[in-house]
Amino acid sequence: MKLCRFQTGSGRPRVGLLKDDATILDLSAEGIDRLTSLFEFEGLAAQLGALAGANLPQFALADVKLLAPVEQQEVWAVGVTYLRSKKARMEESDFSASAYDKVYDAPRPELFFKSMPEKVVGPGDAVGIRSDATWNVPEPELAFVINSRGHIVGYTIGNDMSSRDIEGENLLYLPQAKIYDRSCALGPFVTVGATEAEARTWKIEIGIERAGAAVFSGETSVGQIKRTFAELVEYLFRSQKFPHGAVLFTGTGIVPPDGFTLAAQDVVKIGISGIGRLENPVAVV
Ligand code: DO4
Ligand code: MG
Repeated sequence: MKLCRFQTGSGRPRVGLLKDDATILDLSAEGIDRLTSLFEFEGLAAQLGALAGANLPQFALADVKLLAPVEQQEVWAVGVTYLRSKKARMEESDFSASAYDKVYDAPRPELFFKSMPEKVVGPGDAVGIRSDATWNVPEPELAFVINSRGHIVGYTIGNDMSSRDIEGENLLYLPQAKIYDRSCALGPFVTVGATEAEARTWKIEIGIERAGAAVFSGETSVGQIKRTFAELVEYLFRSQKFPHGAVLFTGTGIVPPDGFTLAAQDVVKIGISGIGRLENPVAVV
């Protein structure tokens, strides 16, 4: 079962349920026009199964604009959950190497704030590279969609855009390397009803194109995430409430070679096998 937010023309955002690869069922017809309230339903997957059989208005995917699947959810991220991420960050900075080494093995994960919901970029919209950064990369990540009770209700695709020169200069600059206009992309679909064991079999792929030619590609597996899903959510919800739920990026396992940096007008394509594909052009902000 895959959910999305979508818009037709300049109309209000609606909630959709993917019927097949080309068709969306409009759940607004059932009075469901907010993902946030849907995510609070007990037994969401079963309820969506029932809705899939109802006689609902349909739209061709090709005729709608898909939106980021967030409304009021804060977006957070965990880092250094893949060995590849730890190694890349230790190489990027002598200054911070021991911090990355330690956090990979420490009981407490690295958790950082990533975005206000209204700043999240959706499918097809530009992701940003900072005008004052020289080494910019996308980070293709599985993202948990979590309800107010701390339950993972679904999974979506995230791009944790990052400025590696700023992060590498001094660990205290991490918020500047991670949080700026258009640095967070999510969507388009939220896959509901998959267990952690199923999600761990999913492949994450990225392709970056420049003037139509491939300039980088890479892949990893969700199964490479070092920590359990429950552990990551438990730390996020420690001593903190999320009345509208939250989205949590789970870290990157794909890091382009050190000589690579994104350029304006590149196109970043991220696929996660159980979810779909998130594509965004790149712009300087
Ligand atoms: O501390 C650096 C950020 C780590 C991160 O974003 C990742 O591993 O994905
Ligand atoms: Mg990341």
